[in-house]
Amino acid sequence: MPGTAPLMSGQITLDEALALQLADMPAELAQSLRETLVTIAQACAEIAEIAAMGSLADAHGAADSSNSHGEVQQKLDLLADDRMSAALSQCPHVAAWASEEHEHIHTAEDRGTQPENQRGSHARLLVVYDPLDGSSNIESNISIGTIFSVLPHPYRGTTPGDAGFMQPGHQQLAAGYVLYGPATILVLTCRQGVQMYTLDRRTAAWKTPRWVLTRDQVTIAPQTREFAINSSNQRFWEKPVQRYVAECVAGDSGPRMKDFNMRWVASMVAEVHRIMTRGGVFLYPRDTREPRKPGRLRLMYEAAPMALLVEQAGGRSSNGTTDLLNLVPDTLHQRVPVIMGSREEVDRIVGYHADPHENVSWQLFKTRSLFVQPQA
Ligand code: AFP
Repeated sequence: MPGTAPLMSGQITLDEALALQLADMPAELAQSLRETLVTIAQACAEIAEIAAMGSLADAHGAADSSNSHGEVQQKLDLLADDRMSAALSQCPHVAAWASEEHEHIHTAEDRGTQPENQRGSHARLLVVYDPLDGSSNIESNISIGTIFSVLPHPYRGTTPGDAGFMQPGHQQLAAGYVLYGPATILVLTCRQGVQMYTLDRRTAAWKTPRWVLTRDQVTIAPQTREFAINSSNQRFWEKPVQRYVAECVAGDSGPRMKDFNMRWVASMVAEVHRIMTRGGVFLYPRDTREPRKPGRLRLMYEAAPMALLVEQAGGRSSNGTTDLLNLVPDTLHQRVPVIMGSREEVDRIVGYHADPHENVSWQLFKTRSLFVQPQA
């Protein structure tokens, strides 16, 4: 955490670390945020357990349903969504929540047995989440994740509608993701730097998960030689991204005068986690495949929470022209172009967007096999 003493990695749990980090917040807000984050982490530990059981938990394969984007849902998408929604419905601090898997928000008003001043609308917080990021990886047992964000309830005392969620990313009180990989890792920011916690499976029955702080003050290296993009979409990219990737691919014989490496996991959680651990830049840019959709990723469920984490770790995020944290959503499921990671690379790509008329040196595309054009 910038400006504060590092926490003692490997010795303290999530709950203990949050108590220290949130000590300067008004007490009631701190308690609400802490208990909500512990609730989310607990739900993620349950999702980790189900994901780890795979077919044994009947968690693999497609469900007989599609989400509001028309995408076929996987069984694990639905199981993860159920776990998170059930956990949040029991959390007295959450007034409403929005899931990538549902067209509409859920409100906590139906905690109707409680006195009026404790009903859902009096809760302080809103939660947004993508229960299972990287669904196409489930079947092949490759890393997947959950992404979440906690916002203030702006009209406390009234039932939140969609409008309550239309807040720019810089209003987030906390954001994080859980990576279900060989280890299950929670990466969290409460706007005081970024911390990583590992799920301790030696002691953890999932009903009492123990998240242990394993890294404090995570920082993203400002420079990198690694980029992540789905290059099968190359023909649909706009010029600034064409130029950036062409220059990386040209390596030490191109204008960057150094070789780059490329990765693509098809799970934003896994990509961002790699960037958190060794730097890099991740792009899911605007493309011309479907002109009505300005990008593939969702602003509220994916881009904004990851942008807060990346910026808290010293990196930068943008849609090419505007910092992602400054974008105010118009709708719950709005999509955006995403560029994030090592600060100097994002600065460069944003610079290219500011100069969109510059010609791409198409010759560069012939210098690496990724973009080799068929010879006549
Ligand atoms: P799913 O969760 O629907 O699989 O989407 C994952 C994702 O939103 C993001 O995590 C990946 O970076 C991206 O989509 C992968 O997209 P491609 O299918 O183009 O590889």
